Amino acid sequence: MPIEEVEETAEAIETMEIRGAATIAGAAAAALGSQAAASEATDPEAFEAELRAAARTLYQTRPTAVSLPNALRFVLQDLEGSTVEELRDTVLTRTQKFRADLEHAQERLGRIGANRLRDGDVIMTHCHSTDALATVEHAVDAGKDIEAIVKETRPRNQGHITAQRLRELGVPVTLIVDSAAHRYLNDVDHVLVGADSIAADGSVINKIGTSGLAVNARDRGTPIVVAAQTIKLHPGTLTGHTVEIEMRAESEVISKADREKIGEITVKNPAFDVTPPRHVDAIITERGQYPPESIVSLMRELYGDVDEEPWAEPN
Ligand code: RI2
Repeated sequence: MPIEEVEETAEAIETMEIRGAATIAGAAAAALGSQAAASEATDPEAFEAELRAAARTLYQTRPTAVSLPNALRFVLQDLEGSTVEELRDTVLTRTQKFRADLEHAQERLGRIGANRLRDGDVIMTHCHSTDALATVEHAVDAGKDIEAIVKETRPRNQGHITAQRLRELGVPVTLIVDSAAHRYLNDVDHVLVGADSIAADGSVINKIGTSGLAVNARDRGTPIVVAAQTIKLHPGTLTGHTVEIEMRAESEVISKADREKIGEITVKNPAFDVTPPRHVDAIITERGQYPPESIVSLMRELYGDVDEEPWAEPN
């Protein structure tokens, strides 16, 4: 049975109290570390089975952000050790390393992404991405004046979080409703977004509305830049799997009372969409900036031979 902390972390990820692909990955790794630390298993098989069960509980929460399975895989793949103590040490060391790497990667990505932003640039954002904000933070730290047009990002309005963080950095913010994006793209130098997953062909899976924004940006000739650490690369897409798009509750879109007033309708609430590589100018990772079509080389290098589901029960 997973410990309470694992159950609580899973619940917080599912309800989006913990959200954002990088943050989800860090929280999932930390929960696996706690499971290992608290385990009372007396033999290695029981210990590994406990860890796999905890990983499955975390994995089932949100299907689209690949950083979650990538984090679980980093901790669990080919566990080294023949005693419970050795296995526990391996898990704890990997958990700490994963979280430290995550922080360094975002810092490095931020420095690389900041090179694209010039003094006086205006960016447009969609949703809330800590990777995208890292690039703005580094540009501001380098003394550049940046302004932002922030899309509110229905239905959950994560644009409000972005607006708040940008204000904390001293960036002037104009908040707009999502449907006003095309109207303002002429005033924008870059559309800057994050990603939840990146597929082998360079498609970017990000918060619903990104693909429409990218089409509008192409129409206006505004470059669209994706800030995404390499934990967003989806190894399953190397072998032909597609990325599952999370469907969320209709209550995020419309209240019960409004729905009843309208009459019989269907409500759909996909959380993410797919932006094809032809609508993306660059993907910024901690390993450098890539044209979307060439991201597959980095994916092969980093994830070429991963075990797809080390948390599955062995046959
Ligand atoms: P970082 C978010 O999804 C957004 O789609 C955002 O672009 C992406 O995660 C990446 O966030 P959600 O968890 O990892 O709000 O860059 O559904 O912070």
